[in-house]
Amino acid sequence: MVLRYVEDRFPGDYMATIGANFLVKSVNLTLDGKDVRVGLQIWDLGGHTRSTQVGRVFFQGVTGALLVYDITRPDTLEKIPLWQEQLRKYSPIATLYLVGNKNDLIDERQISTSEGQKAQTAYKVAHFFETSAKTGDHIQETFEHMAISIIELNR
Ligand SMILES: Nc1nc2c(ncn2[C@@H]2O[C@H](COP(=O)(O)OP(=O)(O)OP(=O)(O)O)[C@@H](O)[C@H]2O)c(=O)[nH]1
Ligand SMILES: [Mg+2]
Repeated sequence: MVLRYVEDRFPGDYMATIGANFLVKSVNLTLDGKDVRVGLQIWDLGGHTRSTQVGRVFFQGVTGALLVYDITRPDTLEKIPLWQEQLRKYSPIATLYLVGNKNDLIDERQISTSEGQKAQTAYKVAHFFETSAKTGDHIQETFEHMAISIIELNR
C-alpha cells in the first residue's frame, strides 16, 4: 500500500518488511477550500515488529495509523486488536483507520465489507476503507483522508 501510494508501483513478488521502512511524500491537500502543501512521514512496519522490543520505538509519537488486514485472510483481521493495543499504549491520540486490503481478489474474499464495518465498530476504530494496492483502488483516498484528519485534529 505504501509503495503504491508513495511511488505508484506494485511489486508482484513478496518481500517481507524487515523491521520498518520510512518513506516521505509531499502532497497538495485541500483544507477549508484552500490548497496546502503537506509533508507526510510514513513508517511501514513489518508484521513482526509488533511483538519485538524495538516495536515501541515505532509506536511512540504516531499521529495516525492504518491498521491493515487482508480481506482473503481472517487471521489478519483477528490480529488488529493486538496492533491497536500497542498504538493506544504508546500513542493514545493517534487517529486509527481499519483498512481491508486486496479488494481486487473478488473470488478469494473471506471478509465482506459489512463484516469489516462490524469489526470497525467492535474495535472502536474511527474510520474504515477497503483498498487494493494492486489496482490502486482507494489508496490515495485512504492516505489523504488520514492526513487531513490528523491536521484537523491537531490544530
Ligand atoms: N492481489 C493483491 N495482492 C496484494 C495486494 N497488496 C499486497 N499484495 C500482495 O500480498 C503480498 C504481501 O504484501 P506486502 O505488502 O508485502 O505485505 P506486508 O503486510 O507488508 O507484509 P510484511 O512486510 O511481511 O509485514 C505480496 O505478494 C503482495 O504482492 C493487493 O491489494 N492485491
Ligand atoms: Mg511489508
